[in-house]
Amino acid sequence: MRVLLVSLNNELLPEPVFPLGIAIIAGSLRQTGHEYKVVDLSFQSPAELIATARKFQPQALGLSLRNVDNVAYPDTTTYIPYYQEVINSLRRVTGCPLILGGSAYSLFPRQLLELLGGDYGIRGSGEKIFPQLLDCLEQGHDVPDEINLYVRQETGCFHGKGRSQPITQPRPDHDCFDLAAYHESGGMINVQTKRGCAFSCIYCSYPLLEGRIPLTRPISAVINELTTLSRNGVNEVYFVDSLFNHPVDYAKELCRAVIKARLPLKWTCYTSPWLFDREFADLCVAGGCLGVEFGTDALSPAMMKNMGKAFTVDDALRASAACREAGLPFCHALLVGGPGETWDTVRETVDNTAATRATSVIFMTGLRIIPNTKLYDISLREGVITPETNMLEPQFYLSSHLTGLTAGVNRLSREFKTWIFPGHSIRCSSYLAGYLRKRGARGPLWLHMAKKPL
Ligand code: B12
Repeated sequence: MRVLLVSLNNELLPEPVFPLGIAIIAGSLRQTGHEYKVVDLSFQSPAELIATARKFQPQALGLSLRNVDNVAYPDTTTYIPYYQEVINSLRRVTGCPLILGGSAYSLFPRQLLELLGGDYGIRGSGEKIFPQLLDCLEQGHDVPDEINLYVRQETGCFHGKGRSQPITQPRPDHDCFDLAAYHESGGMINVQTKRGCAFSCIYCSYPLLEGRIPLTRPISAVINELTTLSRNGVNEVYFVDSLFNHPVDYAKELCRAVIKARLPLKWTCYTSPWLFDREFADLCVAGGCLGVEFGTDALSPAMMKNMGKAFTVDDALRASAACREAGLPFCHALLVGGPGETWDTVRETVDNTAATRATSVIFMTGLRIIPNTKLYDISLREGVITPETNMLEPQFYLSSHLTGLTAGVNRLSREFKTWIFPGHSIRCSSYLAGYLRKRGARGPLWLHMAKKPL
């Protein structure tokens, strides 16, 4: 079948993100012999997309929706009206089946299929079901009976019952993308070493998107992918795993393999302070890691419990010390305002975070409420939302005890000059990102904020 794949994401903050999902989907089409073209709206315009659709005359459209909104509060940006606009323009030039996928789609499969007028939607990993669906459409067969495949009919949106088997990731097709454009604008090329997150943070979408059981890729496959990228001129990589350092033994073995491969690659990743030891920090440094971002959220014991964190304050202090001793830059990402938060617990988190002597800290306020999470249930119980609330619109949980949020955040921003406050536009804006990138800032932006306190 002739398929036009489109990555709709055009968000440039904190950097343009390489659309690995659609590159993997493209890889699965290459493997299964479908003809395809890719349009990437990070660097191509909607007008180019429409011109390509006219010329290519696709028999199916595969659209990747990554972000619902920027999960930042109170300065929230939502991307849904933009998706609607692009899809409406596409509908004017092609009547072929429209298939939706991607993380944003997967969090709201029914609502987005209806709202955006898609014909089919695939929740979660798409590389196996998508080519199967195309085969069925081409041959006029019934679509696969899969729990993750949604179909829009006049009477509503339905999904099948069958459970999918675990997936072997096909080699992503990088050739359809302008890799240099990502490099020039400070973005990295993404690589995934595993899927799944076994942790239970109350607000988090990762287990919903990837499942709870970490499924690791063979280390040789990851090294082959890195080697090919490196040969194609890529020198910076982002490991997009929910948590790069779990399972720990796998992560260490992977680092050793990266060191052994002697690739001239720099990389960065998300990590947990749990089981993050000096050996791992040393392996990261030796393997070319530019810095790690801890998904810490809170460092007040009461709030850590409320947020469902699996580690202790001591774990965070130890992991931070390991980074400092190894010479590995690190950042703690905080998420303030969860159930039970008060200005006292915030102060406790702030003081403990300051004690880690992190290279930088990302301080977010308000938790985006996502359906099917514990936070969703808490929010219903507390009357923050009702079962009728439209969750596609940015709905945030902010503890009612946190009065005077803006003033409190402003005070903290004056106290900590290397901390970043997205959602309050403090040391985080497209303008600043552009400024730093123009001056050659590479890797994660928090690394540069710390060097240039504003
Ligand atoms: C790594 C990451 C980042 C890194 C990215 C670094 C980099 N260079 O890539 C950083 C920290 C910079 C980042 C930033 C942001 N992120 Co982020 N990020 C992630 C994370 C952990 C992994 C994304 C990833 O690459 N996954 C691997 C790929 C292979 O998976 P995938 O894209 O989902 O693709 C699969 C399926 O979705 C499907 N699929 C994809 N496309 C298509 C298309 C079709 C047709 C089909 C059928 C199937 C299909 O098949 C693919 C292969 O199996 C996810 C959470 C998660 N676990 O998914 C959040 C996530 C995607 N991010 C999110 C958000 C909101 C953001 C930000 C807007 C705000 C923020 N948190 O800073 C920015 C936006 C950046 C931008 N320019 O767009 C949200 C998006 C959903 C939402 N709530 O809106 C997520 C889900 C996390 C969350 N909070 O819920 N992010």
